[in-house]
Amino acid sequence: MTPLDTIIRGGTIVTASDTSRADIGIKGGRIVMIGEDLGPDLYDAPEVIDATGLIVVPGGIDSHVHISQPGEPGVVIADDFESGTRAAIFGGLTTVLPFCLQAKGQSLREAVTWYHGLAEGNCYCDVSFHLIVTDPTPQALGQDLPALVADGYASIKLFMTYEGMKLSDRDILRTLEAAKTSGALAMVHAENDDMIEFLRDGAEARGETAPKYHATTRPIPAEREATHRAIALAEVIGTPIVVVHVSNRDAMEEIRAGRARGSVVYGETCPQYLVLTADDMDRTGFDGAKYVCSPPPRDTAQQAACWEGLMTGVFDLYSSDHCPYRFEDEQGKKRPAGVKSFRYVPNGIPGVETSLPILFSEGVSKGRIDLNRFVALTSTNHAKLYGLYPQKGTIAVGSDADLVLWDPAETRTIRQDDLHHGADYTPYEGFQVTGWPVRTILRGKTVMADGALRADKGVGRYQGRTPHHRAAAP
Ligand code: DUC
Ligand code: ZN
Ligand code: ZN
Repeated sequence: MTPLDTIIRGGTIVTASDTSRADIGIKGGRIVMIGEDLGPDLYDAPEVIDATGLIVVPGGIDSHVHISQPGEPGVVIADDFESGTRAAIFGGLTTVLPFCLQAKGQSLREAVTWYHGLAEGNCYCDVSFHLIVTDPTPQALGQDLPALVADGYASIKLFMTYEGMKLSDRDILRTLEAAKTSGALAMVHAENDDMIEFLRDGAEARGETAPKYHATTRPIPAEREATHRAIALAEVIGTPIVVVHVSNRDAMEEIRAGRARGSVVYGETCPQYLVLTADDMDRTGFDGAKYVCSPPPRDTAQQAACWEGLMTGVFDLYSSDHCPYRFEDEQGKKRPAGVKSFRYVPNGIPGVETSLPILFSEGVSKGRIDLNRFVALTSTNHAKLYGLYPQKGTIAVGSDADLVLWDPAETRTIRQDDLHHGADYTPYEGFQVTGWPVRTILRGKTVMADGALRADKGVGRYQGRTPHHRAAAP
């Protein structure tokens, strides 16, 4: 009798490439067997999980979440590592990649050390950090970045908008060059800041200060132009980039065109571009602020375009861009300055817990994508692109036993009261989904089952990653 710690019996195993009816044997937190029938006369284990009628997928990886990220003065993000990762495991995720923000004047290494201090001992799922570069000093690019990439911090994010965060084209080029040399993969927030500032000034001069003007002052051309420019800058350096949170067809066309010229450009979209629209920012009273995020959700035609991008491969990644602020809170959406003008409403919405159920329901259950594509978009491609594969992102002998059991028939209505994040609302209140994650297993240990927390905080570990030039990109 081969001793195993856990056997998952009777489920349908789905990876990015295959679907099979098989059992999974787990030992020491890793998958050690996959077989047709790891039955009791051959194998035994203290824990046997019955997955009959359920789908078993690799644990979800959300490579775009904001946790404990410092904001503008007087603004506090709603999730710390405890609440953010707790919400993640209830949403079918086993790894999240939040952003470690370099403050101006701060070294990248100091930023990383501080961020580790926040995460240490507080996580319910595994975590790994991207670095947000806001101060690309010679020290940051020449010494810190290569050393940090070698230590497993294998990705950076650059901003083309936001005072205090945006980089000039020249600085983007310098940073992309350093990324290329060190093997870091660069993510880009692509919106033309001057266009936005110009439009905002005009809107405010006309007294247009309600949340809905957030959408009209960040129009599609601002995203299209910056996407084009980001790809051109990366082309000059000859390094890959990820265009994150893409909201519309024009930006998708820029990605397609860049690829056609031979550039390596990856694309990411998010649930808000699939099921929300700019009209949500026009809800009564100040409720529109609940939907303020950047780029803003567009219209139903752009939703359809983003679905097309998920189906056809323009998008390699589906992430939540979870960036929660409380609504009834003067340090959140109701920041006094924000109530006066949309310009000051904190940008970002919660979504880490609802992201996968929305894609499963709207994508798989409604027949837009198959289960294998669901797995690629929510797990495997993140692991490959950001250097966690094959430890994570697949179901294979030797991989971490990060597994999620989905009930494809379970129907739920999303309600704030049922969620586990630190925000006091969900933008998806009342949204109906079919398909729900009923058990989340992290390195062999059940951390969530049937809606109940089954682990203590601290079970999640930090995961270093392989630099991009050595990773198996999708
Ligand atoms: N960009 C993000 O990636 N997240 C939240 C806000 C933003 O502008
Ligand atoms: Zn962004
Ligand atoms: Zn983000």
